[in-house]
Amino acid sequence: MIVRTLEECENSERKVDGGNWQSVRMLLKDDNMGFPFHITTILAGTETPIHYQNHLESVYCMSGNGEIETVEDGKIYKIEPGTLYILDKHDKHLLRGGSEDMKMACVFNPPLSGKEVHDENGVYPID
Ligand code: 9YT
Repeated sequence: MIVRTLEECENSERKVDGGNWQSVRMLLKDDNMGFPFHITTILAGTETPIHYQNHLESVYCMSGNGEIETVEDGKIYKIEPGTLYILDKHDKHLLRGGSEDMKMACVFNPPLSGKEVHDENGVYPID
C-alpha cells in the first residue's frame, strides 16, 4: 500500500509549474496503478490552450470557478465546484480560470510519468 499527502507531494519534484497552472502529481505511471492522480490549480484570469492528442483526461472541480470552450464547436461550459468534465474525444479546448483559482482533481489515461508540460500545441507527449 502507498500513502501520500498533498503537503508532502507539494514539497517534492511531484509539483510541476506549467505557467498558468500548477500540478501536484500524487500518483504516477511508476506506481503501476494504470492511472495517475493529480491535484491541479488553474490560476484565476488565465487562458490555456490544451489538446491532449495522446491522452484522455477527466477533471473534477473542487473549488474556484472558470470555464472551458471546446474549439471545434465554440461551446462554452461553466466550471464550478462539483463539475466533472470528461475529454473523451481528445477534445481541443481552451481552459479559462475565472475570478478565483480553480482546484481540480485530474486523472489521465494513459498515466503520466511525471515531468510533462504542454508543448506549443497544448499536447503532452506519449511516454
Ligand atoms: C486541467 C488540466 O489539464 N490542467 C493542466 C495540468 C494537468 N491537469 C496536469 O498535468 O496535471
